[in-house]
Amino acid sequence: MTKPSQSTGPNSLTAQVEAERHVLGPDFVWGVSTSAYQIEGAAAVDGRGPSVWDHYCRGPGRIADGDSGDVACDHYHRYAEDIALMRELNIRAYRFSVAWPRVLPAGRGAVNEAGLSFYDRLIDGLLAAGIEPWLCLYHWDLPQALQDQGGWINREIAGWFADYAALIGRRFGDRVPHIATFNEPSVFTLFGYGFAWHPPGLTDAAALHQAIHHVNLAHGAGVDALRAHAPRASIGAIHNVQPARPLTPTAGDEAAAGLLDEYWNKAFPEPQILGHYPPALARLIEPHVQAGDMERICRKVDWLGVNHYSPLYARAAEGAPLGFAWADAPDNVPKTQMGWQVDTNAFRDVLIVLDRRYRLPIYVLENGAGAADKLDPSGNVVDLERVGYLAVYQAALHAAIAAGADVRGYFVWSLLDNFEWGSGYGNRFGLIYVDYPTQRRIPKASAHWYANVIRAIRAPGNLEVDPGSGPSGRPDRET
Ligand code: IFM
Repeated sequence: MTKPSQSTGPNSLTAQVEAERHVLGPDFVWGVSTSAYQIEGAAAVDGRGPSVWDHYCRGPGRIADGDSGDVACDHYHRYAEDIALMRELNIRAYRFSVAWPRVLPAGRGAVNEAGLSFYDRLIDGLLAAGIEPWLCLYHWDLPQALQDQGGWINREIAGWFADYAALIGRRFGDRVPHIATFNEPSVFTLFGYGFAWHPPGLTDAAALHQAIHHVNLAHGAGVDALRAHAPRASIGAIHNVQPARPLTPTAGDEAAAGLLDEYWNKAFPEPQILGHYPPALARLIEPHVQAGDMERICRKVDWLGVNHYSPLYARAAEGAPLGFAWADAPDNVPKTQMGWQVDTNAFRDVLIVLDRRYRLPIYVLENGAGAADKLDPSGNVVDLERVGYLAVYQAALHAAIAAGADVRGYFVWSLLDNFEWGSGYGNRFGLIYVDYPTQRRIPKASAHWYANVIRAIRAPGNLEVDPGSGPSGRPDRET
């Protein structure tokens, strides 16, 4: 395979690298992120229990093309190949999630040793390859058995989650330096309970408010469990923070955007880090709050994980369960192929604002662009749009750091094309193309570009890119 070199030449890198070196310290973490349900596959292998996503995907019309994560990227069996690819691409850190139902098939009680062993192999393989593992406990795949007992609207789930966190902390805490409790809690609560786009598929405001509060209690209990059972690990949570904008400058749309901002950007970091809910949510969640809850939720964390893609838009919608509706970005703004607005100033400003508000070291744990990538006739994927997106968003990252934001790492979403929830396999976010029928992995132009950015920034004076060799200077893999 001849590696595309249009976007990766030494000259295009030189200016960027020179500008970047002075703002990024030598310890800056360059990584990629994935999640269990989106890549592992092996849904019924080695004792894994069913998750809410296994069930939800079976419902007619819920997922594009009737897809599911049953096979996904078959990472469960191909993890060693994926680690080798990361190594070739100079990736320094890999954020993955543990599938709760793989290690506790019924959510609590009996432990599935085969499931734990998979993560042993993954973690040990990463460490052997010089790649730092970052583990997230929850990326949306709740065990169905717990859903059957009420899931996130059952207050007892905080204890169930703490027991799961303790198990993971005991088993992996000696080898995994960074552990997150939740990824994007606002997405799975709002989409699952407010808009019926994710399991359990409800549009029920009261259930949503209960779920938000119980996720926050689970976070606090999880932090305590990790402190007790993984004392060497650095602990955080991962929030998606994206400006919520009114579709039009009317009072109704302004109010809608204000509400979306609270649900999306504030419902979790504010209570977890500052100990209170934002004003509108405080009134709605109040019936579910018991004495001592805010102290249970607000446990000290070591860092703030931030995911960011684009601004969001809201409009007033009288009679809608939450009183507002989502809106597409206006026509006259730049967008990715998926229709998500490209606005790098929003990214820079989010980082600066979060730094000042929460005073925690920040790691950007997701940023990337979705597209309907295709193999070209020569067997390459020349995803120049993604390269452009990553380049301008990384420039915004540098601008935020130069303005004083304490940002210590940046992870691309995602390592591999994968199961993109409701849109199935159509939207590809990977640096590496996955040919699903054969499971062949093909690094895209963006993967080579990212490998060179990392190499150049970490190894001054080493900007040469040999278009005939693989990202680490070794010959390309046979594909
Ligand atoms: O694929 C998702 C991921 O699971 C959570 N953050 C956003 C990504 C792209 O939509």
